[in-house]
Amino acid sequence: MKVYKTSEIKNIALVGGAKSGKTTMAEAMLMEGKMINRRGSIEDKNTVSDYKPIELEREHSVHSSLLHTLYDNKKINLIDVPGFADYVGETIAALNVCDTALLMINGQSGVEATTETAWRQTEKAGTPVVFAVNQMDHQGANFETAFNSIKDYFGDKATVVQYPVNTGEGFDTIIDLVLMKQLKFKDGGGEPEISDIPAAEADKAEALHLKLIENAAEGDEALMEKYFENDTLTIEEMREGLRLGLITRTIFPVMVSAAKHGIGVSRILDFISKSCPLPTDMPARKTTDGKEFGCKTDNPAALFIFKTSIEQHLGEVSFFKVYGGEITEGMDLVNPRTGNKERITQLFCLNGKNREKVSSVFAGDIAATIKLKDVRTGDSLMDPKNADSGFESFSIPDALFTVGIKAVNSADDEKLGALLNEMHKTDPSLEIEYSRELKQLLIKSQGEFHINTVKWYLTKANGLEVDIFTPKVPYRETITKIADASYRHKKQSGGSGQFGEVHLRIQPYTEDYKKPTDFPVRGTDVHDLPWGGKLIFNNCIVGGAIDARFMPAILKGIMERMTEGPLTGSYARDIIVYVYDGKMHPVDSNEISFKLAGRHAFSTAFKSANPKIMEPIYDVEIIVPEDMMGAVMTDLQGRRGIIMGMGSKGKNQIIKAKVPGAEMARYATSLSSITSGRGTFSLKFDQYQQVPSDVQDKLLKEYEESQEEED
Ligand SMILES: Nc1nc2c(ncn2[C@@H]2O[C@H](COP(=O)(O)OP(=O)(O)OP(=O)(O)O)[C@@H](O)[C@H]2O)c(=O)[nH]1
Ligand SMILES: [Mg+2]
Repeated sequence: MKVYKTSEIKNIALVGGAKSGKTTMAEAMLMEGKMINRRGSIEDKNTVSDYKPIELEREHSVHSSLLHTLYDNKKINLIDVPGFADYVGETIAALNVCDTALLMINGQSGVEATTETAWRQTEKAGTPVVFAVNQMDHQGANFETAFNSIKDYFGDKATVVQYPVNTGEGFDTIIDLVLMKQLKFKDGGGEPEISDIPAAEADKAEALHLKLIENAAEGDEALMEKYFENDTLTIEEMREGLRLGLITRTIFPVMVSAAKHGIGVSRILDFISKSCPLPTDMPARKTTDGKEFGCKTDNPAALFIFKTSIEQHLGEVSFFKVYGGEITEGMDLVNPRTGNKERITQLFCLNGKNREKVSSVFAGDIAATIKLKDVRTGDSLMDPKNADSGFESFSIPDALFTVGIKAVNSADDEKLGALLNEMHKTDPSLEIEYSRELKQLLIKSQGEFHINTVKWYLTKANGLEVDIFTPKVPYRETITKIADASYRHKKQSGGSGQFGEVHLRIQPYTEDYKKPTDFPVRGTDVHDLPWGGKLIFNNCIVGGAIDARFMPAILKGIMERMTEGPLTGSYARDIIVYVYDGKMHPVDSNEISFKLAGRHAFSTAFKSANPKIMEPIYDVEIIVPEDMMGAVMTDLQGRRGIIMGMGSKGKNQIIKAKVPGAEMARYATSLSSITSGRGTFSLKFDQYQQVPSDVQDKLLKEYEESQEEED
């Protein structure tokens, strides 16, 4: 395949509302560029982009795919991402390497929840946005309503570049406000027939043309001056204004299409080719040591891996964008994360699963390679002479939905672990963690839909039966008053016996706690516990009642009980222990005896110190449309949530609340159903708090029952 230079490359992320027509648009663009000679469709399960079995079965995208087409002697790379909110990780990765987002809108519904999600990610990534109002051939499509919803949500920098003349069935005609011409397309696409704007459209077209010129001029002072001088801009000047405005996100052009029929598609490609930024137009990329690295062929070889996928017949494929130099087959690069050398053995340009070999890839271009030794998404490969640091990666969205998983047949545990790790590799927004505390394997994800995809791969693609369940809550235990206890461990069996006696006091830890006065504190060890909170261990022994050498054993016994609290087996925290008396036996005392004595004395004291169960509390921030506030607040109260504040953000309301983790397990699903998918939320661990007494009673009972079952 031909090698394209930096100045011949455009990188477009197809993002936006779920089912707005991104994959169909990609197919139509491939048709226009003659990359395919037959148009596939979602319904016929034969698009180039949605080729994975799960996508064919479900008739929607699940993974992003890399495609490319040709227009006007330019290679236009396309990353078609899935629109469902749970796959937002794919949108984030695509926006990280693309220089423009084509944000698709369903012309029947206007801005949807998933459109907002995609928009927010373009804001975070600073990516230029072109809107395409698609599906204009639908009876229910309405350009004005869709455009107004764009302006409502995303501001009046959204600017009409084209509008449809005959929306609905048979839609084929567009007014182009750059050319100031009418364009009529054939069903199937291709270049349009160009004619003058009919009289009936003249006033509307003129008014919108003026608005477009004004907005296009705003991006640049020189253009503004020209506009004031001449009262208009030439087509070339307008295109330059659009390009500059796109880069600075001061203009968001709005186009129209019916991708399924190829209508408008060649004009969108023309717009991409003439007005969308080149890779070199975009700000330099940051490296992990805080430097900036501009996308340039003159720079040392450098590439960034934004996606990893497992493909039939190929194995692991690494997708990358080149930021410096020209990457050629046989080149040796260095991965700054590992310090290892990696050889580029083969280079591919892709169209979904179809690949073409290419001998080299220039800065700005996106391609793929295989057989790298030890790389993962987010890694960089650099020229060996410039490999001190790689590129900063994109951030993975915080997990919103966690489940526990286990193989139905425990012989499959290892296979399950291996498959989940593979899935994490290809989708970093799925985190896999074995919780030693809960003794459960956890999957942290974006939502129930995401988990269903995991389940599909495990069961349907790999024949593995699994149980997916709500994971246990990591409770903590603590005490609320002072208590004393003693324990004598004594065993006489045959030869040498065991003897150890410990008297101790326990006290709740607070920052301003007061030491006891009835015995001296001779030594204090402060332990910051790995699960949060403190254990403060005090040696208060006088007169050699217990040898100093047995103190570590007593601490060990207490620590063991702290890791399996007496109430529910959860970790204990925030406790001060004073060992103030005891007894030894000249022959039988040993470490094990004191460990056991310490453990039992602690346990007894704990139970009489008014112990409490603590639960994790999360700071939750929820963004919802105003009319759904009431329903969301009522639901939060049912979850023992405490509202901390409210505010507004654009058209939406923000609710801040503190909610127990136990009540948040399925919140992603609940919020989505309360708000018809419009609500989004984030959550962050805040602190542990004592549970209300009714909850404590319930937990104690549950634990007792589970212990009886085990007995
Ligand atoms: N009538 C009509 N239908 C369209 C058009 N574009 C897409 N569709 C249909 O809309 C549905 C969704 O299209 P897709 O291309 O899968 O949309 P998508 O945005 O890729 O969807 P996700 O990847 O699941 O987010 C399919 O049934 C398409 O056939 C269009 O321009 N006109
Ligand atoms: Mg799709």
